[in-house]
Amino acid sequence: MRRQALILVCMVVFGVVGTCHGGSLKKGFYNNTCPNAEAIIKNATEKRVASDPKLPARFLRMHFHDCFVRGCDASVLLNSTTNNTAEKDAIPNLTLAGFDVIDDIKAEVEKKCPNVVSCADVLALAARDAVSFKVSQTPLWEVLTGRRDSRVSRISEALANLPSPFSNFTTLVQNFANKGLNVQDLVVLSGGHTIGVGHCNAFSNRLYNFTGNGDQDPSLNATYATFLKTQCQSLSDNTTFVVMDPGSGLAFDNNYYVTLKQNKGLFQSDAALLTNKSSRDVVDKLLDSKEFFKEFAKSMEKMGAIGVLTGNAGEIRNKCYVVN
Ligand code: HEM
Ligand SMILES: *[C@@H]1O[C@H](CO)[C@@H](O)[C@H](O)[C@H]1NC(C)=O
Ligand SMILES: *[C@@H]1O[C@H](CO)[C@@H](O)[C@H](O)[C@H]1NC(C)=O
Ligand SMILES: *[C@@H]1O[C@H](CO)[C@@H](O)[C@H](O)[C@H]1NC(C)=O
Ligand SMILES: *[C@@H]1O[C@H](CO)[C@@H](O)[C@H](O)[C@H]1NC(C)=O
Ligand SMILES: *[C@@H]1O[C@H](CO)[C@@H](O)[C@H](O)[C@H]1NC(C)=O
Ligand SMILES: *[C@@H]1O[C@H](CO)[C@@H](O)[C@H](O)[C@H]1NC(C)=O
Ligand SMILES: *[C@@H]1O[C@H](CO)[C@@H](O)[C@H](O)[C@H]1NC(C)=O
Ligand SMILES: *[C@@H]1O[C@H](CO)[C@@H](O)[C@H](O)[C@H]1NC(C)=O
Ligand SMILES: *[C@@H]1O[C@H](CO)[C@@H](O)[C@H](O)[C@H]1NC(C)=O
Ligand SMILES: CC(=O)N[C@H]1CO[C@H](CO)[C@@H](O)[C@@H]1O
Repeated sequence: MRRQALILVCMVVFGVVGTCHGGSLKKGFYNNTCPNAEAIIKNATEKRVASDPKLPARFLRMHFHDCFVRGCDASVLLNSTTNNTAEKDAIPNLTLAGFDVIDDIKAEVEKKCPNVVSCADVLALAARDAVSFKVSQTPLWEVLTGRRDSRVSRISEALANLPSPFSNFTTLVQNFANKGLNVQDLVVLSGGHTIGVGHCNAFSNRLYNFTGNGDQDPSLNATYATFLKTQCQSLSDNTTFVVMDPGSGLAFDNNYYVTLKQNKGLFQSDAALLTNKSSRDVVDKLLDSKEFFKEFAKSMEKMGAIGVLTGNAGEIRNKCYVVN
């Protein structure tokens, strides 16, 4: 049922059946063609994360952005060309970073198994391994493989498909539903904001001009707003950033929901999760850490299957930033 729904959504989104094989990802797709692929990626990722604690957040967000725009097909990794402005250059999304590291990890895989492992799988695995590193002896979620890479990346599609931090609940629900994800997935995956940072311009309207009268968002914790104002000193500040989950910004845990309940969700899109009863109920459920890890794994597996290219669709890119 769920798979049919995904395929249906996928057909509506992409208009072609050929790009919609979400169900045919496999566990260990490279078992025969590149048996060490997953180990190489894990090793390379952990080595990088050990020296750059910001990477888990970057990879997780990158994987999310990849999946929401044309499906998990590494379109987010392509560079713009003379004729085309790529997703990567969607202006508000420029703060995505870590592209060069993905390119390096892919290069290590290519050394052992040229032209076999897709960039889309490298990104999905690296995101999982980066976030899992130091949190858990075992991977936090399963990543099925067999994705292939797109030859297309368009800025307009990033603008149209990525949720905005200024969205209300209704808009967010619609946005996720467009990708075959439900309210449960929305609340669970927003827990990704337990790690990483947000730039002031994504939320300073809440501090300085919420309704256009120089006012503050009444749904934002006043004490926290006072603190945020010491960091983001004006509406035009687009360079300063703050950790999204204060006190626990590098730890992948369920503290996001604790701070959210204290009205300290950073973006309007975070606060929005408290504006609907069924969504609030999910938030409350996720205050239980075990429940959070279990549900996060489920929703990540769903997200990782959005609109994937499999079989003979797309290609196996040689270098992640450029089509073959
Ligand atoms: C619900 C809709 C979502 C909205 C509106 C949203 C919006 C944002 C924004 C505006 C930022 C800050 C970017 C910056 O200023 O540098 C951000 C960061 C981040 N987002 Fe989301 N996001 C959403 C869902 C998700 C999901 C589903 C995930 C992954 C499961 C995710 C993972 C992250 C991570 C890890 C960061 C930190 C990135 C870093 O520190 O480099 N977000 N998000
Ligand atoms: C790869 O190996 C794993 C572990 O033995 C197995 O569970 C999986 O089904 C295999 N996948 C394929 C596509 O052969
Ligand atoms: C991964 O790293 C471990 C420990 O450093 C090493 O024993 C193993 O051979 C590496 N595996 C691959 C495939 O690189
Ligand atoms: C691709 O784009 C990234 C920025 O997204 C840039 O750092 C890199 O130099 C570009 N690579 C090539 C080969 O143009
Ligand atoms: C860009 O477009 C021009 C004119 O349509 C074409 O001649 C050229 O080959 C294109 N370049 C690339 C890199 O696609
Ligand atoms: C949510 O935002 C959309 C788009 O900005 C708007 O049309 C809608 O009226 C808003 N809904 C609520 C309940 O505020
Ligand atoms: C606050 O918003 C109003 C209405 O959009 C605008 O006219 C005013 O210039 C804004 N104030 C600042 C300081 O940007
Ligand atoms: C940040 O603001 C400055 C000055 O207003 C502007 O020149 C710059 O393009 C902005 N940068 C981004 C990423 O929006
Ligand atoms: C605001 O945050 C503080 C902790 O920083 C908390 O004690 C307080 O209950 C919160 N207030 C509201 C209204 O949520
Ligand atoms: C909460 O959201 C769900 C899903 O969008 C919707 O069906 C329900 O009507 C909403 N409840 C309220 C009270 O708005
Ligand atoms: C997460 C994020 O910053 N997304 C932004 C990407 O670009 C679109 C279009 O401008 C914004 O609406 C999103 O907020």
